[in-house]
Amino acid sequence: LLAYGGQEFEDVRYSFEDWPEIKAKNSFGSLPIMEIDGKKYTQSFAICRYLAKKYGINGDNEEEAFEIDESVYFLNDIRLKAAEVFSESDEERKEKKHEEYSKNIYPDKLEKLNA
Ligand SMILES: N[C@@H](CCC(=O)N[C@@H](CS)C(=O)NCC(=O)O)C(=O)O
Repeated sequence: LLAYGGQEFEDVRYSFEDWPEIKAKNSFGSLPIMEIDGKKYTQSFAICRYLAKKYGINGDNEEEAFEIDESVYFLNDIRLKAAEVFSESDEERKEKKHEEYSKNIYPDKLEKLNA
C-alpha cells in the first residue's frame, strides 16, 4: 500500500534473536509495526485501512468500504488456516493438514473470493 501510494519507506526485518527486545518496547507486542515520524503503530488491518483511506482506495462510499472489509476478513479466514499449518510442530499432522486444506478448503474459498 505504501508503494501504491508512492510513499518512500524503509522495510525493516527483525531476526528471531532481535525480536524479544523489540517486542518488549512495542505497545501490543506484535509485528507488523508501522512508524511515522517517530510514532509507532501496530495491527495490520488498522494499518491497511489507514493507508487505503490515505491513498484513496478504500471504496467510494461506506457500502464499498464494507465490501472491501468483507473480502479482507474472508481472505484472513483463509490465511488463518494456512497459519495453522505453518505453526503445526508435528510434521505428520502438518503434512496431513496441508493436504486436507489444499484439497478441501483453499480452492473452494479462493474461488468464492475470486467470484
Ligand atoms: N492482529 C495482529 C497479529 C499480529 C501477529 O500475530 N504478528 C506476529 C507475526 S505475523 C507476531 O508478531 N508474532 C511474534 C510474537 O507474537 O512474538 C496483526 O494483524 O497485526
